[in-house]
Amino acid sequence: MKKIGITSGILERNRYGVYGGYAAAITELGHIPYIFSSATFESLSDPEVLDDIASEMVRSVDSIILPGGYDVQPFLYGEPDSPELQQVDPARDLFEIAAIKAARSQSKKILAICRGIQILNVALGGTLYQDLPSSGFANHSDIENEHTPSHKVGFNPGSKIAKYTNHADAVNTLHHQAIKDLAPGLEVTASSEDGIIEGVEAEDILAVQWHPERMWRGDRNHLGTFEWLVE
Ligand SMILES: [Mn+2]
Repeated sequence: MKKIGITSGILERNRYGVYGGYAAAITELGHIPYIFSSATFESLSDPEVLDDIASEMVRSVDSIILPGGYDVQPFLYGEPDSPELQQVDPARDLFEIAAIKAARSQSKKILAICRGIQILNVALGGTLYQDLPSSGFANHSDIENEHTPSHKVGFNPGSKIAKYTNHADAVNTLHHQAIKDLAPGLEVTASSEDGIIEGVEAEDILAVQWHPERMWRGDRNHLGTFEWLVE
């Protein structure tokens, strides 16, 4: 059985957690989920200590999931906050960037979902749209239909995401941000019809803007991203 680390974030009143569908997908496939806490890292004054902690956490597992969550702080990609920026989680930003660095240097797989694809892109040098509707795009936040498809995506032929989802090209959409400038080293492999980057990949990286953890119970094709992670 493989060990899979799942990062988590602040919920409310100093509670930390993560949506249950990620860990459930890992146990469904016969592997072991470990929830990684970022609870104390906001108060860490020494970035080297954070790097050491993240590095040891990543070393203790076979691969990691960067799940959905709050907005990434715009200063991390060199932009001022827009009025449409929603809640941020500074401790989690710091921890996940350190965890991404550690996973890359240890050649461990990263599955990044929703906020995950966004923090991954920022950690590797890319930027984000802080809010899609006010940036001229359609609304991609359909929380009423979190378990069922809301829009289509087009896959690059031969991509990991096309293969591992069995070309299941109708996805849910619970995001108001998305990748703007792609980070070096990432390839776009899925896009929506209105031009939003919905999937990127690289060696040991698979990242999607939708939420397979909320769809796989209704459509087993959406377990495929998790199957890639535990292979
Ligand atoms: Mn979308």
